[in-house]
Amino acid sequence: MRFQSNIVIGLLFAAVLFSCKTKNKPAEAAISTERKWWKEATVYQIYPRSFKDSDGDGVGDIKGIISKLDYIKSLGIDAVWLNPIYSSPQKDNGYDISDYENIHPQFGNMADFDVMLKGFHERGIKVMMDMVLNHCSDEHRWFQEAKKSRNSPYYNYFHWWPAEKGEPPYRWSIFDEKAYGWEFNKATNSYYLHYFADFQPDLNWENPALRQDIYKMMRMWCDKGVDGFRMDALAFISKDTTWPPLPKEYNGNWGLYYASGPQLHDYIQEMNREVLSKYDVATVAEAMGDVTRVKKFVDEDRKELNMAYHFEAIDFGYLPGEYKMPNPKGYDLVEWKKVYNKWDSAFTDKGWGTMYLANHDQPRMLTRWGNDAAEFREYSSKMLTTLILSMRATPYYYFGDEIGMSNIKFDKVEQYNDVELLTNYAQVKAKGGDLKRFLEGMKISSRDNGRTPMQWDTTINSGFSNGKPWLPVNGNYTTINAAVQEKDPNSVLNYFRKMIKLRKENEALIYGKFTLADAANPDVFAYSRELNGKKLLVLLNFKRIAAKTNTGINLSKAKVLISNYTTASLDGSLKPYEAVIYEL
Ligand code: TEU
Repeated sequence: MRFQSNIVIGLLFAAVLFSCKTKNKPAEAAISTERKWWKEATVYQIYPRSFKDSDGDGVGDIKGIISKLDYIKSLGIDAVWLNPIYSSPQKDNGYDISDYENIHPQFGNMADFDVMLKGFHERGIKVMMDMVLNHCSDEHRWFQEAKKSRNSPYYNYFHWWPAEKGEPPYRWSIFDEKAYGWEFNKATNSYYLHYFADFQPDLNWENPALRQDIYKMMRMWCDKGVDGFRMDALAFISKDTTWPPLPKEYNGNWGLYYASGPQLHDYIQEMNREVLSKYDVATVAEAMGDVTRVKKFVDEDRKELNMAYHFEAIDFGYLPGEYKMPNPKGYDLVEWKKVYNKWDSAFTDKGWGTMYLANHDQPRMLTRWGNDAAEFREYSSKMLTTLILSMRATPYYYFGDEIGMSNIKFDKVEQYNDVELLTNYAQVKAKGGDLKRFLEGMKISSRDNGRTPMQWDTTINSGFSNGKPWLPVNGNYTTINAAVQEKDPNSVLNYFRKMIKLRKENEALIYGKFTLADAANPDVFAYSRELNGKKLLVLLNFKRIAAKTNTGINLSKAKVLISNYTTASLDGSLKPYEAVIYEL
C-alpha cells in the first residue's frame, strides 16, 4: 500500500513538473520532418486529353506525352499525375471507367503505356495513376452483368434499392439534371445509386468480392511499376446502407453527409494491407471534409495513405448556396490566408498536405486567383507559382500553368463539353433562372477553362494537334506558348523552373516551419519558413496596386533569393503582384 502511494505521489510530482515545463514553453507541436520522396517532390499534373495529340484525332494521347518527355524533364518536376487513361466511354472524360486494366484506344494501348512509363523512369520521374474507386462506367462488365438480374454474381457489386419497397430515400447526385441519385432499372425492378452521373453507378464497397477485385487490379498496376495513385472521390466509397433520411441541415452539403461513411477507414486500411504496403507507392486522396476528417487519411499511425487534398481553399469565394458562382467582389485574402494557416497546422505533427491552385476540375489559376489582363498576366502567374512552391505541403502543379495559360471564357453553352456545366445549366434553365448570369459566372469557374489544349507554339492549333481539337485552343496561343517562353530567360516558364530549383536547394521550403506573418494585411500573403536555423520570408502581393507589408521582420540585411521583378525592396513595399523570397 505504502509502496503504491509513493508511486502515486511520484507520478503526481512528475506530472506537475511536466505541466510547468510545457506551460513555460510556447505551445508548439514538433514539425514532422521525416524525409520521404513524395514530400520533396513537385507533382506535375497532365490531363492527357489536352496535352499533346500524336495522331491528329484532336484528342491528346500517350504517344503525344512520350514526344514531350524531354520538355517535362526540363521543368525539374519529380513526378507526374496522369488523369484516367483507362477504357471508358469518356462521358466524364475518363472518370467513367469501363475497364480498369486496359487503355482507352484514343489514348493508345498498353504497349504505348509501357514505353511511356519507361521513358519517365529513365528520366527519374515517377508516375502516379488516377484511381476512380467510388464508381465505374455503366458500360463496365460488372454493371452490364449486374443490371441483368438480381441473381447475377455482380448484382451486389453495386448499391440497389428494390422497387417493392417503394421510392428510395432521397439521395442527391452532382451530375444529374434532376439532382436525383437513384436510377430505375427495369430488368431487376430496382434502382441503382449514382452520386455522380447516371452513367457512373456507385460501387458497393460493402461487398468483399468487389474489394478483392479492386485490390487485384491495383496490384496489377503496381506490378507494372507505377509509383503511386491519386484516389478520386475516395471519401465517398463507404455509405450508410441503412439509407437514413437526410437531415434538414443537409442543404446540399454532400461533403458532410455522404463522405466518410462508417467503414471508410476500415476499407482504406484493408487496401493498405492488401496493396499499398507491399509496394513503394505514394498515395494522395481527394478527401472531402474538415481538418479532423481529412487528417484521418494521412495520419501515419493509422496506416492508410500519404497525402490528401481538401477543398476548403479551392472552393473559396463562391456565393453561398450557389454552385461555383464567383462572388463579383472577388475573394477576401485575409480569410483565405486563415484557411491555409489552419491546414498547415493540421499537419504539424502527423500527416502531410498538398498545395494546389488548379487541376482538371478547376479553372486556370491565373484567371481565378491572379489577374489575366495583359499587363499583369506574367507577374501574377509567377506570384502564384511562388505560392504553390513555397508552402509546407507537396505541390501539385497543373500543366499549362507553367506558361501562364488563362481561362478561355466561352460565351455560349454550346461551346462547353463538361458534364458538370451542362447539368448545372439545365438545372438553372429548368428553374427559370438567370442563364446569362450563370454563363458569366462560369467564365471564371467552369472546368472546361482548365481543359483547353496545351499551348506549345505558334503553329496551327498551338502545336497541340493537326486535327480539330476536342475543345478549342485558347486564341491567345499566338502570344502565350511554350516555344516563345523557352527563348526568354524571364518568361513565366523559366520562372517556374527557377522556383522548382530554389525549392530543391532549400530544405526549409520543404520541411521548414510555416508561420503566417502580417495576417491582417488585406493585400499581401506573407509567411516565413524556418528549418535548422535557416529562415526564409515569402512576400506575395495579391493586388493590382502597390502594397506595403509590416511583418515586424527587419529586411535590411536580407538576401533576395527570387523575385518576379528585376529589383526587390528591402522595406516591405511591394509592386503589383510582386513576389519575393528573402533569406534572413
Ligand atoms: O471529382 C470528385 C468531386 O468531388 C467533383 O465533384 C468535384 O468536386 C467537382 O468536379 C468540382 O467541380 C472527381 C474528378 O476529379 C472529376 O473530374 C470527376 O468528374 C468526378 O470525380 C467524378 O468521377
